[in-house]
Amino acid sequence: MAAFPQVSKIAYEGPKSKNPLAFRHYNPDELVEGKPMKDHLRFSVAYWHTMRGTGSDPFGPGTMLRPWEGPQDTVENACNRVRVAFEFMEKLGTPFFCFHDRDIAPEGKTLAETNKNLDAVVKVVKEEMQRTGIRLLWGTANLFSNPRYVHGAATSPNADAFAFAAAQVKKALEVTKELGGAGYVFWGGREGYQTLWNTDMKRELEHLARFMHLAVDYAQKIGFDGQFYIEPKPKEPTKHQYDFDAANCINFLRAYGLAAHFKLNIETNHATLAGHDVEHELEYAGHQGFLGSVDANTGDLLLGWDTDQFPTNVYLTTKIMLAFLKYGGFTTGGVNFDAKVRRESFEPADLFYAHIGGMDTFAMGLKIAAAIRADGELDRMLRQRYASWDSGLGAEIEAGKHDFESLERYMLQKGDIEPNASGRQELFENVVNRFIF
Ligand code: XUL
Ligand code: CO
Repeated sequence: MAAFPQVSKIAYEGPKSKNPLAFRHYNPDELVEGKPMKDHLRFSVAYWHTMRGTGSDPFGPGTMLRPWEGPQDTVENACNRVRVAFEFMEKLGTPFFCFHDRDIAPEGKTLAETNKNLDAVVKVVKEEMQRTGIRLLWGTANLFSNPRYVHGAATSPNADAFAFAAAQVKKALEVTKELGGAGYVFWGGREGYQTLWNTDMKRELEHLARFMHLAVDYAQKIGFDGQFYIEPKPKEPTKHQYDFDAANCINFLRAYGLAAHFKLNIETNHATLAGHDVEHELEYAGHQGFLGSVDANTGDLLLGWDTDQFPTNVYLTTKIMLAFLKYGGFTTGGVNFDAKVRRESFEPADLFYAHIGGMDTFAMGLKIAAAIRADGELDRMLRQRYASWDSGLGAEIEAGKHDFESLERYMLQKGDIEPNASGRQELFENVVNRFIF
């Protein structure tokens, strides 16, 4: 029986449509810079929020009405939920999904039983993927919910926790490979600390690096050739997460010999928790060669935690898509809606409204970003700001033709610098606004 009988396939109806169950901007086959929108955006549904979010918060229990859920989370219930998930994604038209191992199948009493449960559900996931053509953007393992990971997983002071996490990631990699996943994500979970008094940071980071190397080795052994990602986040659940931001993660990857195997999965709300805008994180990862994928959501600047809201701000999506167009677009990555409906939005229909809004906002961002690039004015203004580096002294410095002594000679002779030009921030902002339609 259909879980969403009142909803048929969401269609593109154009900007004038007032149908809440239609796209106004996301037109999957429309070409932008010569490529269909669907291939630019590679939308993905996050199983943990969309299928497992209950709406609970520290002050009260879940509120979500999910009529397809049974009274207990049995394997049978989990298999049925998979069918609901694929009905939802098929109607929505998202080509990808992402999941944690524990999102899709219940844990058993032992690791062996848990793996058996997972296999049973993965079988149904595979059938549904074949039936619908929906693909796996990335898989991951939940190394943070179970109390065994109270002190972390790879960075736990308890070596057995490391071993359990290794076994869990081994299985998650096998499952991701089995389902043809394009990638595999490590989000740090509880890999961090609350106080340095009880924490050996150097040892914990070495263990984290060891864990990543073991994962890379095992992926090679089983022939999993998907892209590995680290997803930075500065805090929550721990006070200080080790994978703080893009720059920090890249340093970790380079320091421990992992750079060739990883890219980054950048999440908007994590960037703002780190005191950055998401475009800072994307640009940093991009020019360093680590731009991989996006967890699309947004935070609330009046709240200091990871609210994981659906993105509805066109400036935000424009900046994200500008960054990806600049660095050649997604290859293995995509736009994964790591976002949840509010506790107050508890009806199944809200899941559609939320994703439709996010997809439309990203489609608008893509079109605006492409228009900005086609126009070229912003880029010309930017290049003009750096014109002193294009010839003469600037070009010579960039070419490595100077040292401190030659620069001193140059400046002693000249006396002082050429006058600075205005930064024109307001004009730059006005030019961007010409494209926000
Ligand atoms: C947590 C978060 C995770 C990762 C996957 O803030 O973003 O859901 O995306 O583990
Ligand atoms: Co995320």
